[in-house]
Amino acid sequence: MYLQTFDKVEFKKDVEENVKRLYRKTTKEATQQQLFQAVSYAIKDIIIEQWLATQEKYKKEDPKTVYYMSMEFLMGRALGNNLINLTYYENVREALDEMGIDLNTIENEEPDAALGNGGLGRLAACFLDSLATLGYPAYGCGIRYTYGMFKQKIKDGYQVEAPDNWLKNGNPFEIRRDEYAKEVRFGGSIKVEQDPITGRYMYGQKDYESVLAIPYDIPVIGYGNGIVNTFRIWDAQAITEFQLDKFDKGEYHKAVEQENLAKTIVEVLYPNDNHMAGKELRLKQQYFFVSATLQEAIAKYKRDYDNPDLRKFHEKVVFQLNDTHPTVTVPELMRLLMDEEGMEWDDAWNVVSKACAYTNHTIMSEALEKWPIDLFKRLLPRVYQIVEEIDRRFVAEIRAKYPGNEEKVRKMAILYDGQVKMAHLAIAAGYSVNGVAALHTEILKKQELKDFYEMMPEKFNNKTNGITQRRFLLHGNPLLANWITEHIGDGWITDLSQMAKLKPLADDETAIREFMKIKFQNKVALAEYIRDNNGIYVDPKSIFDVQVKRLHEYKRQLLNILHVMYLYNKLKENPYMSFYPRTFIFGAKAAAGYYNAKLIIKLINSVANIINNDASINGKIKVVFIENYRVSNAEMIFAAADVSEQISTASKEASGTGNMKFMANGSVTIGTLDGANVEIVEEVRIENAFIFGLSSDEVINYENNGGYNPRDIYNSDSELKRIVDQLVDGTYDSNCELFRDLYNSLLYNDTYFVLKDFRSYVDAQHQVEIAYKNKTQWGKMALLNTASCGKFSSDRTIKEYAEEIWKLTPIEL
Ligand code: NBG
Repeated sequence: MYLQTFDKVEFKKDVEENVKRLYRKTTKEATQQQLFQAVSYAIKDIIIEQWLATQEKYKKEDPKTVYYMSMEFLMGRALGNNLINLTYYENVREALDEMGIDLNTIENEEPDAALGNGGLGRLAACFLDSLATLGYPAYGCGIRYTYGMFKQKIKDGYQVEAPDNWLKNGNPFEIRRDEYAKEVRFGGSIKVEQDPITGRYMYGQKDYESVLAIPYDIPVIGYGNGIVNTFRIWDAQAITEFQLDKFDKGEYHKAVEQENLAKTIVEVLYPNDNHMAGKELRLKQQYFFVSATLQEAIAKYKRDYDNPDLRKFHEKVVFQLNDTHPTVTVPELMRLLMDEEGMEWDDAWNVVSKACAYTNHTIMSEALEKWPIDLFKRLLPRVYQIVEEIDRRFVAEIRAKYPGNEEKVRKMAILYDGQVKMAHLAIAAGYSVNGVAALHTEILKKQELKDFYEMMPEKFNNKTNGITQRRFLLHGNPLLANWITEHIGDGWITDLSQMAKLKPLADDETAIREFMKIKFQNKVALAEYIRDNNGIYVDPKSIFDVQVKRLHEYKRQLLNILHVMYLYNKLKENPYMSFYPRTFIFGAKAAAGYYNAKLIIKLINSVANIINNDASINGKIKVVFIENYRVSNAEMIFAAADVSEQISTASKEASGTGNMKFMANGSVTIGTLDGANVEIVEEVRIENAFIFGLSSDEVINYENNGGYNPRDIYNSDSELKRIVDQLVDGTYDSNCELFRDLYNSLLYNDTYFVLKDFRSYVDAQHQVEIAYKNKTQWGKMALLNTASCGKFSSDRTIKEYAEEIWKLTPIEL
């Protein structure tokens, strides 16, 4: 068993030394930001010892390692989480108190590491936490974007994006590793030479541009087990020697180009969620971090063994492709093994096809990555040539399996219609294809990837997503975390299935009262945040009805706000109707170029503006749009929510993970039977959730066969007609045309079945109100949600990946 004690005296001394050394100040003189830095460096000193010990142990035991390849890691803040996982949070708070430093205040000085968009990136971050906590050897591999997810400001109701210069004060936890820098090449053309001795053809690249990839390592701390894994993100730099050379030859322009390439490659995260940015720079980013990661993985393998045999590489490493974004892993690993390491095709293919596994995160067609062949070929000539060969062989397999069936080739080939289809490449080459919730995996098998499933069923499997309870409960909701521990002990922190032990308390009125009192305190805290940030007063006794997630039409924030408009009309008509006060809380970033999504944000704010300022409804409805929704404020929002809005069009949300964070924090779901909602309802039972709307089968049926006309619904439901009309009659904005496009989309192109599901949503919301009025009943439902969340830990998910896909053995320190 691993044990290390916290040395308070040493720690305090270290903080003081750091302030002195870094800023020539005393702790009294230092700013809060400087204190944050000094404390973080002191914590890093503690981490370093464990980091070294872990890597030492890995070296000795020589276990298989997973490389989690991802363009996105939505890490949030590190300091608080690191303290939690070191199990030093309370010790440090106390030590700092004695020094007159407030831990919360300095935690708030840390910018979120927002190297991701939404669920996909946050999942990657939760996975790293679980991997370390379970003692699995792992690297998180990605890009050190200079600017992460943009900061959202709301001006006049509109979203305005501001750059997120998260590194401006430096990142105290990272370590730059120049010794592992790698060159990555783009463009040019293929060079072929014959080896004079072996006669073998050697392929290379000439007239290329290149950059130097430099890794930064960030520690990922396991909970209370002394394990520290590495999150490795790559920065780009111009290749100086090369540059000098160019200067000598007077090629000033070329040299500056290299500088610019390096700068632009890692400059910014593409802010698209569930949408492909078909930009050349994006493909460059992908290849950049993939190539650097693979080169270093091979170099490490060669360093680790006396007689390294790369034909056995896959016995020691596995690359998990987080969506198709890192799929160039497949041809790039082929290239490195053949061109750089001299392997033959079959041997290389044997390694690659046993070392790559792919996770699909969406069925949204606009998110599927397809690159124009010309672009791909121009940027990665040799890699493209390898893709051609992979495709040639794969198409031959298809034809062998389905003789004469060219339709199959059309549907499954990697290269088709002038495009490189990244999902097809990942599936053809990888040994595992998984979806992220049971329903999602079924839809993949029966619809989206049907042909692939029929051809190679053995590759397909499901891994339902999860979340880390360390961040989203232990850190985000300390009141509830303590209460849980008082009742069932602290085993839940690393084994969330133990939450089931809370179930008997659902019949204990005292426990329910305590539980709801904590919820209330968290609501008070959120109300203060809203007061400070939005200048809106909300009543913590009202129902906190929350939808926080990326803004996307399929997630249907529009359905939510239409319901708010509906309730407002009802209240205006009948001010004395029975009505339980409600606060509708939204938080969402829209991709900068996503017009409808941005218009929905404006609509929410316009509705908020009218309703919040209408004295005639006595504050019974409040609408709040929380600016700049991100991991750090999410933690407090989940803790304070009564109602969790999970209302995507059935079949569209692959899993959802916010739904799980709400559940763990004792919010009750109103939702469709989509993604992981299905499994949430299985766990908590349907009577403890509010389910409405079309099923995924019904949606898919309409999509395939037609038969839905939104105007029929509009014409037959006068209350609904009224709110739709209010989008364009000046009720919410004096410019009647402002929301015309939303109006039109609902009536003429209701792709996401908003009008279709409206009535059943209204009914479900009415049930929410009735349920909430019965305090004990509601408390019981809320508590049962927390008690039933055990399945949704990312620890469970990671254990399944490790045992069923990666075949990893956990290490103990
Ligand atoms: C998202 C899905 C979510 C899912 C996360 C994590 C993409 C492409 N997909 O439903 O929309 O929870 O991935 O798996 O961002």
